[in-house]
Amino acid sequence: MKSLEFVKAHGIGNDFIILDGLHNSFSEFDLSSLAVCLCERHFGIGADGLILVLPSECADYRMRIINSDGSEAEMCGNGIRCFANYLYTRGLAGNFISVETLAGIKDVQVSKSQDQLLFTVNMGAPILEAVDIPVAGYVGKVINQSLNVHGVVYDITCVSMGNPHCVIFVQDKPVDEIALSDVGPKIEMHSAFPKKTNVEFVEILSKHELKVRVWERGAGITLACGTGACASVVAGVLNGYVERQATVHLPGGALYIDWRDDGDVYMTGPAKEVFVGKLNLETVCSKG
Ligand code: ZDP
Repeated sequence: MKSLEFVKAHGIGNDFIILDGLHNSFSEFDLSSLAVCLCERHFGIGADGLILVLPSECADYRMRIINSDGSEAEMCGNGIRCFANYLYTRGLAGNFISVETLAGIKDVQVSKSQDQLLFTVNMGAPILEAVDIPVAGYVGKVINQSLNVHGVVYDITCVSMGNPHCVIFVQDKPVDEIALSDVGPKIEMHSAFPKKTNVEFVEILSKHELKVRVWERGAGITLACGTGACASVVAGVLNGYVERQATVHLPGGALYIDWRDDGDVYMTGPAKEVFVGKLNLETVCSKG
């Protein structure tokens, strides 16, 4: 394969390269190194992750998400909205789309508000037992427990949305003053997280509003994280800080999260396609 069409999309600034695996086979590629190469912001296209659109035996379609460091994630909130937008705008799906992921089948509903497409995703029930997230060294739920990070102790609440999240509520200063690129990787790689973790620093604005900054596993600082927004609201409810319906403000935009009585978390937000391009596979990522 000499050239390859791709789509560049984002969910409130969390950006992805989308590749069509319905009409192309990627068996000749090592997806991990392809993701590293294409997500590189200078020698490649530049993105937080690579998404493959694939057929599925058990749902309408299957989504794979590879982080910019080449690691594969179980689920992604902003990515699945971009995935649904890709299918819906090409007439490949209707208003209800079921998507197979490594974290199970997720249902997406497409709606319109003020001429903008909105995507409501049933993100499933949050996973709270330490052994299932996984978090090592803790028993049961990890709610407002201490974690020593290179001599600094943080109060953490851990939640999995199919992928692991470590949520820290900031009480004494604005969340913008957190040295995220310093503490983020230290927590991501901490021995308490055998599968590493995404890290959210959260400022409570009101019972229905949170301000969140995220250090993503396998991607670093991003403008937004959908699973992270869900994990932040769940952690906020478990600590009695917020109600089950809340708006999460991230650097790239806002998401509406609803932890419903059926136990599942529903995330609503936009998705945008920015451009379609053609990759020259012979030259992309070659240095010099
Ligand atoms: O769990 C992980 O490794 C995440 N970095 C995956 C990507 C998550 C995403 N940012 C989201 O919105 O949930 C796409």
